[in-house]
Amino acid sequence: MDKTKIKIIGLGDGGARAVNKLIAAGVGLKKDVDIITIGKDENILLVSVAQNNIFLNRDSPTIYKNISTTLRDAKIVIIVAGLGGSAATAAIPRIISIAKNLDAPTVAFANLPFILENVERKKNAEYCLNCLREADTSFILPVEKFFLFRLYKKEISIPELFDVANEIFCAGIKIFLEMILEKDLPVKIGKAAFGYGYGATALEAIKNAVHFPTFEEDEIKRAKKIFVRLTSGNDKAAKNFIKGINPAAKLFWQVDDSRSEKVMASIIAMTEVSK
Ligand SMILES: Nc1nc2c(ncn2[C@@H]2O[C@H](COP(=O)(O)OP(=O)(O)OP(=O)(O)O)[C@@H](O)[C@H]2O)c(=O)[nH]1
Ligand SMILES: [Mg+2]
Repeated sequence: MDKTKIKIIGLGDGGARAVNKLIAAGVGLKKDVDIITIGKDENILLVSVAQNNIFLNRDSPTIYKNISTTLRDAKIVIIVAGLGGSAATAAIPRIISIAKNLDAPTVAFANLPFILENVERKKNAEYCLNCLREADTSFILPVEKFFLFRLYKKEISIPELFDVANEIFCAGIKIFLEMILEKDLPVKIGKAAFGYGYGATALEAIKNAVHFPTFEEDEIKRAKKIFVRLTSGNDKAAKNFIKGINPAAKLFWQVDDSRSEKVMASIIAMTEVSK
């Protein structure tokens, strides 16, 4: 892929916490990746470690202008957000329309509100989901999914739960970036899901990735296309395993030979083409 200016935008404090993890992982250091947050200044400034923060509590035309100035050289726009929040509700339709004018595909990593959150947040989320039908690619997860990562812990607090969400989004965004930049994953893949796993062999890593809790039970079985990346070990057994679970899916394999001790398997499954 050509030199690409990728804008990753964290919306609200949730989105900001998620992109903070990307920054900590060194993702923003790449010349072609900018990380931005959007939210109310009294909140976002307490949370965000990004250098570029857009404040929503200013008059609305200025916000539109600020977002469009920030995105002007974007080739791909990645939105990261909890969909129940005020930042997501205000910014998602604007970002999508600006990106469309630039001909830049939009990709969303987002979570739906927790079952116990209030009606307003659920309404916001519904509105945002509707706006995201215009996005080119979306990875959308209910917050409850993240409980599965802490199944064996006796207790889990809500911030801890969201911290898991942010961790998983950070990993998913990194996988997506690697696959589109270094390999040939198309940016526009509609509704999609991702997962990853590690193992001593490629087969073991793949098995763990397939059972990663972000996947719905039948998501890999239903997928039209499945993109798999292994960090090492082009294992025939691993290929046959995936073929076995979904003979109908078109499979794309990428094997790096990092020769690290553990094999990491990353999977992106196209579950439904949105357009
Ligand atoms: N991924 C993620 N989602 C979060 C986090 N904290 C809260 N959420 C979810 O995201 C939604 C929006 O919350 P915030 O990100 O705080 O929203 P905001 O835009 O800052 O604005 P407010 O609506 O004023 O809180 C909530 O309804 C939660 O479901 C987080 O740390 N990470
Ligand atoms: Mg908030």
